[in-house]
Amino acid sequence: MLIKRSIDQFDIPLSSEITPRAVFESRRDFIKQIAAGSMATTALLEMASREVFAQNVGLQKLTAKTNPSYTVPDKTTPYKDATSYNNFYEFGTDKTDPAENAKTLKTRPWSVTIEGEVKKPMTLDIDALTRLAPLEERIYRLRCVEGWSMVIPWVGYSLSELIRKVEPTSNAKFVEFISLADKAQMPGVRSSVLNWPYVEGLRLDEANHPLTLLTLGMYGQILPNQSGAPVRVMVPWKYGFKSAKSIVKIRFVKEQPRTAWNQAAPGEYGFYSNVNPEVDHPRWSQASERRIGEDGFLAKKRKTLMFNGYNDVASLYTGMNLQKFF
Ligand SMILES: Nc1nc2c(c(=O)[nH]1)N[C@H]1C(S)=C(S)[C@@H](COP(=O)(O)O)O[C@H]1N2
Ligand SMILES: [Mo]
Repeated sequence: MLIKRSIDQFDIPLSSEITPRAVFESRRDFIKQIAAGSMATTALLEMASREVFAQNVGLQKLTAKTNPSYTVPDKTTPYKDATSYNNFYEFGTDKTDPAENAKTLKTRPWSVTIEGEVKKPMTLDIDALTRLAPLEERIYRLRCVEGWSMVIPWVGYSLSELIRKVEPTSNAKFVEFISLADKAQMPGVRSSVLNWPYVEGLRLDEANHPLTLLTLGMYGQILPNQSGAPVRVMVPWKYGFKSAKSIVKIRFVKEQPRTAWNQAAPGEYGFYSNVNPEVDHPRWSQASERRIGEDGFLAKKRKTLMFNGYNDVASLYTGMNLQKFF
């Protein structure tokens, strides 16, 4: 296993290492002109900022049709904000750590194993997974349990498409999502802030809800590493930590999974973790939130919406006490 990984890492060019032609050419011209001393300072600065921009948006394109049924009226968070303020503890606990440290994550080759209570267990490589169903662009709100939020144009398809293909048995009641935990690629995994691997889970009917998105990209491109490349889930009516990043395994099980944050602090992070302005976290209110890139620290916070505004999901919880099943 270890031998195979080292071959994968060094012999196969990673998509993130392949410089798009236009960027390569502008870089070559840039260097030529500097060498010739023929460039004015303003032009130099302009080229340099374009170079930075190219690095931000130079990932492989992922074309998808916008699904107008899945959008929000809110302004989309700028790409730069959405990719420089992240939670991804495998790369450190500071908000800026993932953008700085996730460069070491090797997202190709990558495969996801689907196992457990299914009639057709399978292992799919990332390309097969990407082609499994038509890709859609959906603009979702993401509300972190810490009190901030973003609005992101994700690319993916309903997880139900994949669930249908593997044919869950009648024993399957929950779905577990398991993230990669590799000390060699993920410096945060050497610390014991959480029990690795990061595990999240949903009830099968939640996983089958059309809103639950198997996510392969954002802003028209493959996911940047810090956002959970090459595949994550997005469950927009739940707090952000329910949406596991860099998934390597999806397991169908009988019992409610023991999830990473619930294990770490069961009194603070429930299995359900539906966004709910009426159920406070034991240490802070959940009634309002700060929109990253838009509402500064001093700005008045915006109201948090029940189920993050996704009222369709209410029927999943009829008759349940949401104070108890927080
Ligand atoms: N594997 C893994 N998945 C994770 C996390 C993590 O630390 N590890 N953080 C979660 C939290 S707390 C949030 S708010 C979202 C953040 O997603 P974003 O960085 O794309 O905004 O990812 C979630 N998924
Ligand atoms: Mo979060």
